[in-house]
Amino acid sequence: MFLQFKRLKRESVVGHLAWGTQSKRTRAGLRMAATLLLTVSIAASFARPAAPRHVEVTAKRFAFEPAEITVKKGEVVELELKSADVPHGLRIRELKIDLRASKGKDAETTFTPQTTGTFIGHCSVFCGSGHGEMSLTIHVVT
Ligand SMILES: [Cu+2]
Repeated sequence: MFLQFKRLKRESVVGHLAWGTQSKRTRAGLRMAATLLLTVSIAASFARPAAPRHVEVTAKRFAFEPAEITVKKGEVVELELKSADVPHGLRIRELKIDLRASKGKDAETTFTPQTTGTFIGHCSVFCGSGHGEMSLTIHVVT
């Protein structure tokens, strides 16, 4: 009985040692995994593209508000067109923008300007006597 107890005790000591070694290894592994995760997340935060730039333009007989916007070359732009009265459109061929909005029904498109310059958009939905004068200027800068 005494012997059995002794053996049991020894086994538990050996078991404890083995457990201790394993947990040290596990701890080292966890530490390595945590370091790796941190490195990966830091790298990901640098690689993550910037959030798109949101630009809101309101069309109202007979102008766009604002009438001029400036964006950066290569920047992802979310362009939202709203109408404050009748249906209006916005077309800028060079930037492949073609939107139509009516009151309460906004339109949105995403574009990434690839060349610098000044681009002029016009209303594409006939909205009355001043329709032809409705223009929106987009400056694309570096
Ligand atoms: Cu119009």
